[in-house]
Amino acid sequence: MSTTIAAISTPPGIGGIAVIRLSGPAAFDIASRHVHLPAEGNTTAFALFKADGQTLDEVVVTLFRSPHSYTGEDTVEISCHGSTYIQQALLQALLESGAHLAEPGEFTRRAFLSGRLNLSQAEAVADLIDSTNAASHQLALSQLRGGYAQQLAHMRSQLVELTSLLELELDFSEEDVQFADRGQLCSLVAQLRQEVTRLTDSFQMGNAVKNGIPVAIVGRPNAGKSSLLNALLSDQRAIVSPIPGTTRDTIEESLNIDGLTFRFIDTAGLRHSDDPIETIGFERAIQSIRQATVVLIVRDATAAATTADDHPFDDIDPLLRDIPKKEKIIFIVHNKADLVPPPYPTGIAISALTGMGVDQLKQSIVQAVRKRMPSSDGAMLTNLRHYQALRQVSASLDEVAQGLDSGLPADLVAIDLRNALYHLGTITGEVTSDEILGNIFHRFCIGK
Ligand SMILES: Nc1nc2c(ncn2[C@@H]2O[C@H](COP(=O)(O)OP(=O)(O)OP(=O)(O)O)[C@@H](O)[C@H]2O)c(=O)[nH]1
Ligand SMILES: [Mg+2]
Repeated sequence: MSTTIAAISTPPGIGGIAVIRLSGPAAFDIASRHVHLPAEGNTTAFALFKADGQTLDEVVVTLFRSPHSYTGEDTVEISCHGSTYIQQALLQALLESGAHLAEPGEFTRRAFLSGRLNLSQAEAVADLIDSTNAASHQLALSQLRGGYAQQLAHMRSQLVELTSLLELELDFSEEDVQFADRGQLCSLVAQLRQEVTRLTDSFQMGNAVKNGIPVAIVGRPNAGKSSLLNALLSDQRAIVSPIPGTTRDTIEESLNIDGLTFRFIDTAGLRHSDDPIETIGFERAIQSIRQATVVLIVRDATAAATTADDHPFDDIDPLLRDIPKKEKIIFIVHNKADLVPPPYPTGIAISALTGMGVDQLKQSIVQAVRKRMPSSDGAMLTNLRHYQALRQVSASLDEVAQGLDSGLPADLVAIDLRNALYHLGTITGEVTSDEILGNIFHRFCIGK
């Protein structure tokens, strides 16, 4: 028999009201020792909360009768006045009456165990609480409402079908028959691999949208990178000076633009130097480019134009030649346009000093990022655990494809298929272990 748990579900500290949640088979029994509960099913009522014959607060109780609650169990929510003393006194009274203090995420864990949510939906609850901008909110909400669960379910049923076709052969292996058409199997596997790849490819952008899209501001010393950071933030955040080599470390600041959170990273000017500190700064700048989703290459428009506009990275440093440029959104920004009359070379002309063109640059960045986000019904991977599981699915499918190609016996191919199924199942929770659940729910706050 499951225990009955209690916790304060509102954030710590003083508030207008606070909510204490009680869930489990004895929830009504425990609550009724302190408040007069409404007789009706799912209702809300005003009540006095009493403990040891003393009235502690005027509260509102909300009853959720199983299975119509978040956890699927009988649940009582008590809204009390938000003093830390009252919150603690009420919680204490409930614990003394037999409730157990809930662990982080235990309410959501129970919702998962009772089948109210699948695992990826439970994770979406944590993301929803963590969301700090419109885009990450939207992604979390779509995952909570099913997200790619349907797509995964479809993949799962195809894998099950493949496995059963192969296993049918095994039953008749003595007779050396092939039921499954190998060519058809191969094309089905190829199609599945493509679907998985589409999802894993969306992870880089999905993760960036969730945690803030990294934008590296790079270029030669004195090009005006720090001035641009300041102009973007409308704040004198970084030191600006006419001395080349002013910025030596990376400077990072977040900014919300049109519902997306960006992490702008000002970097040290790219030049080779004997100064050991500048050299470290250089390495950090390269690192920032590698990790960035968007790269702003800042050029000084008053400096002689180079011929390398088509190969911006090569111009900056051969070290960057190996960076897959298709993965990055790159803008060439001609700064100090206030000093140079038009026309300007391809790219965006701005003046970090006067602010000219900076808003247009912001809009161009937002548009480029949105273009790489799927339409509202398209799935986007934001969760590292899901990403890793899908990579495993992909690896198993590679094995399956190879096995089919090389005419491996059906029983061996079936092993790889079952591996793929296993990893797919860990995402929505058809397959779980205490370790997986522990890792997921400990990220939650207490009371959720
Ligand atoms: N006229 C004009 N001057 C600018 C503009 N942007 C920057 N400057 C000047 O250019 C000089 C260098 O600017 P910074 O922003 O420090 O350049 P940086 O790229 O960060 O330089 P390092 O940190 O040394 O790599 C400063 O004197 C700025 O005032 C601009 O748009 N117009
Ligand atoms: Mg600088």
